[in-house]
Amino acid sequence: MLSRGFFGVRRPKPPRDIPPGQYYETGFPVLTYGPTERVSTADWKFTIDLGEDGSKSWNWDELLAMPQTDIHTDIHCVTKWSMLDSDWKGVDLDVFFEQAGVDPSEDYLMVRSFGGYTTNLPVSDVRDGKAFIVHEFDGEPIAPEHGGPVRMIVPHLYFWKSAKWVESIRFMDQDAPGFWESNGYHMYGDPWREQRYWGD
Ligand SMILES: Nc1nc2c(c(=O)[nH]1)N[C@H]1C(S)=C(S)[C@@H](COP(=O)(O)O)O[C@H]1N2
Ligand SMILES: [Mo]
Repeated sequence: MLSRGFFGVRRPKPPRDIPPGQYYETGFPVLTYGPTERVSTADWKFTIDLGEDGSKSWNWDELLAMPQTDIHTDIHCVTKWSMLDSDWKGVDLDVFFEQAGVDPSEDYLMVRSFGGYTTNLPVSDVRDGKAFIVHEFDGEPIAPEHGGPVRMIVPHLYFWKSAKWVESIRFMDQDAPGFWESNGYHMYGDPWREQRYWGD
């Protein structure tokens, strides 16, 4: 006997090309390792570690006072779903760098979340409008399950690079793995090159 599932789930056809091995997902799945963090806007704070120069932080009110950007983008998760045409609102990482007066000489950074999740990125992948600290999804506050009140999005890389409940950034001279990168996921994670796992 073959179960119905054997023949696969019927998936809608995506309106345009999506990266290899991905399927078009019309919902927004939740993927968290461990529990949902409950961070209030009153407790939320985002910090850039400036090494010997100390650090610079922004609270919720300061985040909302920064220049806001509407982001319309596709999201690709390594578990193979792609969400197309998602809408976010938040602040470009470049603005944080500007306000912190930082032009890092290091090539990499580690993003940390409330709760301890980490993920590594090249600095060049969060500059020039490629990464955002966001507080709205689809015109609404981001739900806690999706990383609200504030998460990061780096839409051009697999979605594990987009830290929920984002807390801080620190720069690194050399690349080093974050949580999933220590557990088999690719150090960079380009969905168009299918960089899912070590060795891809
Ligand atoms: N803090 C934190 N951020 C995280 C994760 C996590 O477990 N904790 N999971 C990552 C993974 S693997 C994915 S696919 C996306 C999922 O985001 P979503 O639950 O909003 O779909 O968040 C990423 N950011
Ligand atoms: Mo993921």
